[in-house]
Amino acid sequence: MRIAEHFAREGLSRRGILLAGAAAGVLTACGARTGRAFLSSDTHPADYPTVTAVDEMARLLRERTDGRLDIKTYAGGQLGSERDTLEITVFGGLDMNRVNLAPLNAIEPVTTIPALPFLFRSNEHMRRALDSSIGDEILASLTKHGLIGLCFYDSGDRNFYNTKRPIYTPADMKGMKIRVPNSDLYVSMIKALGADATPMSIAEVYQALVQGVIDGAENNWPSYESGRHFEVASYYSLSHHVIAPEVLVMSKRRWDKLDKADQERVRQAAKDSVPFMRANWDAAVDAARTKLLAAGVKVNEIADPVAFAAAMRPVWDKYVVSDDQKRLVKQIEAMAEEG
Ligand code: GTR
Repeated sequence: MRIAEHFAREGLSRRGILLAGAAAGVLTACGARTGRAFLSSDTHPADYPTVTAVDEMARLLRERTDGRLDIKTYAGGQLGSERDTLEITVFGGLDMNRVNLAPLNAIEPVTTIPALPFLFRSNEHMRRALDSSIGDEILASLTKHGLIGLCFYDSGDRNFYNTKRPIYTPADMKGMKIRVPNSDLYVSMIKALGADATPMSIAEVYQALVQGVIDGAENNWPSYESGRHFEVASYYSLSHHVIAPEVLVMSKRRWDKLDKADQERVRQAAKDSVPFMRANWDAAVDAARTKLLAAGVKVNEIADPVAFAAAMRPVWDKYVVSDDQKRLVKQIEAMAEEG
């Protein structure tokens, strides 16, 4: 399905078009000032590793072009949710966007693969797979939807947190209302565990926890911390159920206006920001964990990861259907043991 059609079906395109207009206004103002700064969006705050990685990419671009190419990032979700800003990016109202793979799942089926529960054994396994031709193939799959996939960033492992009790077994989740990103794959994962899934954007999660609209959510340590979700939902249960990456995309409309040499500069600077991101990511996970343990968050390992993996396995059958998806899963699994 084309991305515009998908968003139209979701009833979002009118709002998206309005937002695109607003973003295009910012873009024009920005362009007038700097000549060529790319306007980029991120849902996370300015010091979050995805944002500082794009800052590093901007620094590399400036250095390599005497300031001719640059990026201006609007952090903290100022320009809207990932789903809305993705739509704007496709329309060309935004040049770049750093998002999770989740909002792309409904648009491009191969993006569901790295988000499958218990596919990657570790962060290293994920990095190895996405550094290979598998990663290039998933990035390239976005082109037909009006997006140029520039690179993947880390997002660590996602774990469950809630306001009620520690989760040791899938049975502990029965009936809990768990927030998920806007992705059918995530909805299916939560249902498979016997809980109720509530899709919403991450910006709404804190309030929803406070008001009891949801009992919990799932995310990595840095997001659990930066969204202040730990203040309300103090049980953090280490399920490690998803190790999906973040992705940095560029609007194809903007990309097509660059000459080949500048396209190559943009792609290279994005790739060169990845090691910087990874080092910062590891440090951010450690810092968030230390801070939250000191703040009194109650952390537990789940009793039996196999029980969670088994309960979520039917999700694979539902989402791994095409030959390409099956091949990618096989290739990724074959890389699990490589050192
Ligand atoms: C975070 C990710 C965000 C967003 C968020 C979510 O880990 O960095 O891009 O997808 O999760 O759960 O919505």
